[in-house]
Amino acid sequence: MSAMDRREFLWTTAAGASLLARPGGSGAGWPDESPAERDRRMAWWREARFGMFIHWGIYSTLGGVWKGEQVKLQPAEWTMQAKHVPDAEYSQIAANFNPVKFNAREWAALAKRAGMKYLVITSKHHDGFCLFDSKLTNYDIMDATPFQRDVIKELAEACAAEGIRFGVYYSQLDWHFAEKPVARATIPNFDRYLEYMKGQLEELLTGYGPFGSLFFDGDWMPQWNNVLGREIEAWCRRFQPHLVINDRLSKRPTSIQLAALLKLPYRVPVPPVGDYATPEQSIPGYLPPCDWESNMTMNTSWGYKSFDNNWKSTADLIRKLVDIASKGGNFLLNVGPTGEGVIPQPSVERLEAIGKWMQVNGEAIYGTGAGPLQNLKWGRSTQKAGNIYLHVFDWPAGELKIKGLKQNVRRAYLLADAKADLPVSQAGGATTIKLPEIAPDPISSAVVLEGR
Ligand code: H79
Repeated sequence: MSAMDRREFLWTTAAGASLLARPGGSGAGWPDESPAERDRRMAWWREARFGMFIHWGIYSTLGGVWKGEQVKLQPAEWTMQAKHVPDAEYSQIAANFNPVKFNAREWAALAKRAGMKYLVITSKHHDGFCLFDSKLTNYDIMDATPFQRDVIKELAEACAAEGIRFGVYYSQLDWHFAEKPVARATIPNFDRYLEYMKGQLEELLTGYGPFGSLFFDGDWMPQWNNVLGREIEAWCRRFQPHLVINDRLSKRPTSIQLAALLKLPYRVPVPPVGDYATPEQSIPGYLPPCDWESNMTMNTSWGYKSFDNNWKSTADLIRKLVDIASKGGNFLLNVGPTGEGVIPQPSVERLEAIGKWMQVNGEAIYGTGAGPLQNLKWGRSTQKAGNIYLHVFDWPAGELKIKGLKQNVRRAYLLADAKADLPVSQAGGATTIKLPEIAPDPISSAVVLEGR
């Protein structure tokens, strides 16, 4: 297929093709896209609000244990760095990667049941092992493992079948090519490595159907910079112009990365390259100045660790989702499947519970923007199409009194009981809503304020 045919194919096969309409149909116009074009390109992603992150690779077979010793501080996918394992030794574990219980359709269906609208899986993490069939290396699932199934392809197809947007994580840091498996590794023959990276991105973006998003990671490597980031972004958009791309293709300031690592407060900057900011394991305490997505684990590690039992509660996860939506962000929530291909049961349970909650409350999350009321003591707010949604964490006795709401409220009701009106009065700058005695949901209940 010629490049033009391929582009046409992508245009016409991508779900929601109208979102993709760009004058000329060429990626070349991308840096000059108008705000309206950008809004169209970002529309599905802003609507989605909730996605599944999957960290899976040959490290998953170790479960966070190297030669009988637990990997304690670093996440499982950093085992190579944590235990100073040379590539020649580490790469041998690919022979143990045989996830016979892997079922792409089950994973995609689980994401869907959880109310997630997109999925992002590690196609290549820092260790350099590729979960897809790459012609450019033998260090991939087809050539180096007994499994020999392209799990990226199976997942892309499963997601298409379930109506979930598909995307991949791709680490520009690569310890298979680096001198040493350290965080700030240098890669010899860097120009040749860049050609490899571009080749792999081309393989991914032309061989697996339309992608929703791309998540790069590893921009702290000394050789990375914004010029390279822009070059790679343009390269990716040649194949799929409508992609939503994260900010780690830029060179984020070290100060910000350090602050994030140390869990200190910092201001999310507007990314110089890419579409959205990526606060890791944290939620900003204010409204960021750009599109953003919190990526987070349900326990401590991203990749599977057999001994990581530090699970966040379902209530905590739901309130985090609400908190993120109230500030106009997305929640990319991680699962770390085992080396056998099984998503740990505590993750499944939490996802099912979130999905149940979303069935009732999804209207107050999907497609909403940051709420008009920030810094609420008892909960959060979101808004959409003239409606304001109050997400009540701490159910008050009798009534909810809000100050500073400018909109006129025509009608108030619970999302959990849309037929029953709640008495509402507005006077002297305060809005008062009478509530039933018992909260519909002990974790978070949504009150709808209709403004139109
Ligand atoms: O894939 C998951 C993690 O493996 C990866 N990102 C998520 C999505 C990740 N792990 N750690 N980090 C990201 C943060 C790493 C920060 C460091 Fe540094 C890089 C520590 C040392 C080098 C940047 C530069 C922060 C301090 C100095």
